[in-house]
Amino acid sequence: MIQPKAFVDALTNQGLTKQGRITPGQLDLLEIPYQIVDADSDPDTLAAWARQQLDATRAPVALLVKKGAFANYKSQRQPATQATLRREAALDILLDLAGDAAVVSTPGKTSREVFELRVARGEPQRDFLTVGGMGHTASIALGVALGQPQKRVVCIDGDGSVLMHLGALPIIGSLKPAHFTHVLLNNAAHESVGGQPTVADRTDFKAIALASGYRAYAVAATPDELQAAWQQLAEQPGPVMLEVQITTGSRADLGRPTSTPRDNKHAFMDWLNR
Ligand SMILES: Cc1ncc(C[n+]2csc(CCOP(=O)(O)OP(=O)(O)O)c2C)c(N)n1
Repeated sequence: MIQPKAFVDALTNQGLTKQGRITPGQLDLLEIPYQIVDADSDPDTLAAWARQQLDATRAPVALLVKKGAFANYKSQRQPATQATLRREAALDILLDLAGDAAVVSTPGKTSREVFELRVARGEPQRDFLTVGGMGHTASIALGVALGQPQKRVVCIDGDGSVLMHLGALPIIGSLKPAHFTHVLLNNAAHESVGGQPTVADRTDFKAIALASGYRAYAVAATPDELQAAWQQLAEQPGPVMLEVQITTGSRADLGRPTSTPRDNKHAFMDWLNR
């Protein structure tokens, strides 16, 4: 096992950004015992250690997973849905449909794909790419819609994100921003972080959206259905929800935004105020 102190020193020496660097210190402060997990860790040894700690203290313990620790692990999981539309293809269509709208996209691969699609399409970066704040995408988009009531706001969300802060929906439904389109990319998984299943393949988002006060809902699973559903919803005042059933998976060479979150925020603000 790696010694925590050596781990922290290594992170500090590499000058890594804050959260990864301070997590061991936070755990120390909270007096939560932890072990570092890396590619060479023995799962049985770690599990035995955690079990022994839990039995002794009846209090939380932590396993701090080093970047790349699971890189060689191949998931055996089958996709939970029968969908065939890939997220990146759906996003390409959605960016066409969104046109000049303000786009707020959810953390993980969705925002990474939006960033790369803008590059591939030869368009300037102008989207709010939510970083880290999974679950808050819809609330951020709501804030934009309330601040810019004349602009169409397209919130591109994930099923894991929507389920994480479902309470945002009745707030949106009660404030009723008229130009608000809430796109839910539903792959029934936390695809960005390993494909862990959500319950979104068994969740009635139509009932939830309409009961929350959304004015309309439509669902699409193919490019043609997506175009048709968008047109159908465009005729209604918002807020509206468009569920897009997508498959898991993304390009192996998908990169990360090459500009900073601060740059992206300013590009988004400039786009809104142009
Ligand atoms: C508060 C918070 N918790 C966890 C994460 C790490 N994280 C980033 S994307 C993601 C999964 C998102 O799942 P979903 O919304 O279904 O989108 P998908 O990855 O399937 O496209 C997680 C857990 C985060 N960014 N923020």
